[in-house]
Amino acid sequence: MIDLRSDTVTKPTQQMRQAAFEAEVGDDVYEEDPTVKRLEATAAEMLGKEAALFVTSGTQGNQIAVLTHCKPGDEILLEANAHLFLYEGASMSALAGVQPRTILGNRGAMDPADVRAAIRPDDIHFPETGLICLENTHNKAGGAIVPLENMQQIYEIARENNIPVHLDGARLFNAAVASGISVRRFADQADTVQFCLSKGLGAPVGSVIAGSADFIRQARKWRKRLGGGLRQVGMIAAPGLIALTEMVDRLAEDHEQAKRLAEGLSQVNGIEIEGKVETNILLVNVGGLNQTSDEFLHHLKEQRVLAVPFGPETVRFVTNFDVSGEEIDEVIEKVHKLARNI
Ligand code: TLP
Repeated sequence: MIDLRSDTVTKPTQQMRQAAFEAEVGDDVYEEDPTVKRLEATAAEMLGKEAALFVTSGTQGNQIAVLTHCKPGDEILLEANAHLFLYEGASMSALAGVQPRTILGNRGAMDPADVRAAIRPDDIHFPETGLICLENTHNKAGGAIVPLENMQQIYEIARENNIPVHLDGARLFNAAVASGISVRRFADQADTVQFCLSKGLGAPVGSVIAGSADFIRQARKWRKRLGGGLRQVGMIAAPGLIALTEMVDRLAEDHEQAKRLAEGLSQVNGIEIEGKVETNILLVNVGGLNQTSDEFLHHLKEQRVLAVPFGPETVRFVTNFDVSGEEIDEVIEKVHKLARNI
């Protein structure tokens, strides 16, 4: 199988497996795991934040951020297709008791004027705006890079109104590598940041949230409440450290592969590339083949290629380091053939 469903599907490298094997460990609930501490310090330093916390997943990181920033009855402003809104099982409502208020953006970027207009005035009838969430790169917008200036403008509005900003940076390193802007500069436009070690960076497990020391102290308690206080967790933090130190620059290869795939698929009659390809995610519309995304994916699977539906006619391909250039060419050829035979 050529697996382009997500960049989450990659298997840990030999070096990561070795690091897990050799990891120095301790009980992390007592904050005694030296490997976790090293990972957290490295991540905080890279993002330019005071402190960081290793968490089990991107979803857990985002939810801990919501729980720590907000109180029940608050409202969160976020983009209409944000992962936090679409794909986290309404956990912000189920766990934190907050309601989302969505703003439709352009390639994942909310118009700062819309954000300003959506902030609630002080009125007994209204919820309080407790948090603004950004996402970079933006998954549903096809790995779009939200421009730094857009983030700066929104952060300024947030600060004027005393509202914290959380960045879902599950793929922030992709944004940094593709734009040449450091993760730290993106992270500067938010109070807290979540990024994933287990996506393009290839670690088997885990995400990190970063913010002020005080925020992380409270977040640690929320992680414990959620059952995320782990013990000799250096075993899984060690591959995460390799992800941060060895795997960042190679994300450029995934971006190249996504462009190569887009170029190849754009030559197929009946297939349209949706939007531009900036990082490792490619959205294609298969409506011109008179196929729904599910039907198309069924045929594709018979050809031993996997991708996921992202709308009635939209299919998402995500390049990742387990898929080679030759395999990308193979996928292009298979889709050509498939389109001819449908
Ligand atoms: N995204 C997954 C699916 O849930 C869609 C994927 O395959 O892309 N923020 C963003 C922007 C994400 O894309 C994801 C995962 C998460 C948060 C959640 O991370 P995990 O899966 O570690 O909980």
